[in-house]
Amino acid sequence: MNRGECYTDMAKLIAVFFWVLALATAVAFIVHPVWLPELVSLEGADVDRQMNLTLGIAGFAFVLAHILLGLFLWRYGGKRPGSALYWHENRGMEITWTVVTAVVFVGLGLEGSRIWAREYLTDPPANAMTIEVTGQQFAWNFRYPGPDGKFGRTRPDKVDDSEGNYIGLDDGDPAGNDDITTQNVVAVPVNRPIQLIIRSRDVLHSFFVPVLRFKQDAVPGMGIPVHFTATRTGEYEVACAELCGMQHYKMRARFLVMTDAAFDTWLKARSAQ
Ligand SMILES: [Cu+2]
Repeated sequence: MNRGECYTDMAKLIAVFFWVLALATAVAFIVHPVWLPELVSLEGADVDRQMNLTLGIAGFAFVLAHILLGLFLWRYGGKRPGSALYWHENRGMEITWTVVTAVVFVGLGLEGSRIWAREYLTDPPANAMTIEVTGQQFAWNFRYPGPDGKFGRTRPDKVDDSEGNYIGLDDGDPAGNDDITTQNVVAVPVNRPIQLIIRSRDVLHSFFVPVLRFKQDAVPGMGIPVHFTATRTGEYEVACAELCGMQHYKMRARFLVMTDAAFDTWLKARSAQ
């Protein structure tokens, strides 16, 4: 075998590699043996649809590019006399793929921002229940306003972990007397809009509930509102998704979605504590 044939075989081998890669990617996308956790939120369906759309478009371009790359390698690869044809600049093609890429990119961005706005920038429905979330190293605190529907005042100098006052509830404010606080467990009634006000006591944390397709940084000094509606009862997980210190890996909470009756009982039991 001379050198030229050897290069040609190598080019064909690489072409086959690209085709196998394209095929494996397409199969992985269609069969998806490893995929997202179950979906438990009304708004999350949009997030999943957007992700599938983005992956679908990017995947189509990826597969097409690799099939073409393989075809050109197969046909023109190697070191045959006259096989290397140099050309550059095809203005029509360059304008086409630049415009197509720009339209797809901006279009996906616009659609994504609409979905983002639905959870983050619009007001929750009037019947939404508000829960305050406060991250701390290394736990999640939750607070329900109690029967009066009002959160009592908090003050940083009142924070006292040894007394279980993790968020610094000020007992001088009567609105706080019926506030109900929990640590590392939060319950919500199913099919009811929930508004969260996300805060942090110390450093950056990130409130991440995979089943809600929902992740929001907790920023010291800010109360960030977001809202969602959980659609299925069960026990799920909240994780901290921002590296926040040595025990970041331990910072997780249980997220319980309950029927209305079960939720009322649960909250009453917490209130009694
Ligand atoms: Cu954290």
